[in-house]
Amino acid sequence: MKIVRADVIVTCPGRNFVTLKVVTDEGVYGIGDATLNGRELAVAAYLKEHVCPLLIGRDPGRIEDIWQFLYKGAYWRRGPVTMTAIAAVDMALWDILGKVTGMPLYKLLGGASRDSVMVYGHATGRDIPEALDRYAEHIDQGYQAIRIQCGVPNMRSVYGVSKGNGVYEPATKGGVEEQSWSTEKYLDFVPKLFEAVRDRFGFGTHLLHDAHHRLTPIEAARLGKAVEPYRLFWIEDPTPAENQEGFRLIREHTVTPIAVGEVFNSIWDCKQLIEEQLIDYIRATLTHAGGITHLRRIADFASLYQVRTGCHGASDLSPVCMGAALHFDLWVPNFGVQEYMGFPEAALEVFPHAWQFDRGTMHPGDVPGHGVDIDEALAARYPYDPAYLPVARLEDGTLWNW
Ligand code: KDG
Ligand code: MG
Repeated sequence: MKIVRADVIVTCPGRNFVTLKVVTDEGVYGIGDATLNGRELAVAAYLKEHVCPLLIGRDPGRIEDIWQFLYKGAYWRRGPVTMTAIAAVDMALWDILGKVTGMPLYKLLGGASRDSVMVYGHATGRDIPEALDRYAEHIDQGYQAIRIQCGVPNMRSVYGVSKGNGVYEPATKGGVEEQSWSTEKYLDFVPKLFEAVRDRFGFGTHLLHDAHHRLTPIEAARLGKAVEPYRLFWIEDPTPAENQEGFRLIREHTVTPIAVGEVFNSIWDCKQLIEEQLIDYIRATLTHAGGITHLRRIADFASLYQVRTGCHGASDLSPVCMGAALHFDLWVPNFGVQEYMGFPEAALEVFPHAWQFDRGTMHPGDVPGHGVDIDEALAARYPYDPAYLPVARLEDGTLWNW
């Protein structure tokens, strides 16, 4: 079997997605997600100009060799654009292998380690009462794990809080939105939010929260310590993680579990965090961290240190990533939780999928491959529409950490 074509499909059914379709001489094809939120066309060009031509004529069954070829062979290793492109190829090749062997991806990986995948949903509100109402709705829908984000009094805007009644969208059209940030206001307020959750709902649900890298290590330590009574499942991205040593300071002060890594691209981004046991959950996901071939390596390494997975699953990772991630989650022995934000209705139509949601858990389905396809004719009806993540500025105008 040989690869005869590799096409890049850019579409915006409610939000922008980049998809790679790898076609073989036997007509079997595989699909991979190549979406890098806000920088979509860079990956599309990297694939189109530099990767797709190199795939033609190769045996799609040599997944590991193609991965190594694209990673080592390019000379320029790592980085979000490169690793997202490699991930898309890898996901598509695993999809082909599943279709050729007639096996769902999770069986190729070693079979299910659990019956279904626990996912966490997003409860957001402009204030505490609204956030608690959204939390209650998630409980009614069967979620066992819920992330809560809330507007902070006297702060103009907060990332991760939806403007209407639905879930928030991680990118906005019409330029880069500027949001404000005050660590002091946030740190004074956010323990009250968790207290309110536990007061109203008790301790029966896993409570999660994302700090979006806004704190310094010592501020993160203070937050972790202050919220210990509310027993969070995790605090996510408390501080930027380029400096992996910074997490030692957090660890010295608090037992609140830490999740990091949605922006990571490779095992090198989290090697120290994992081997020094500075985190509890690794959030890297398939699309941005080199696909199944590489994420499996990260997860195996993490398992040596009892670090569990908590794959990023925001709506800017396409339904293709969701499908492949659910296969990965069903198999991976050291699974923690999977994020699930849902998708715009149009995206669900463009990407027919076998995965299903059922009362706070998901299953990838049992069709061969990862079980997600793309309706190209429908995709063509939604042209690319540039959108960007917002930025955060301190109240004096200083550009702050994402
Ligand atoms: O593209 C970035 C978003 O996916 C990210 O901001 C969402 O932080 C996020 C999360 O935890 O889902
Ligand atoms: Mg996050």
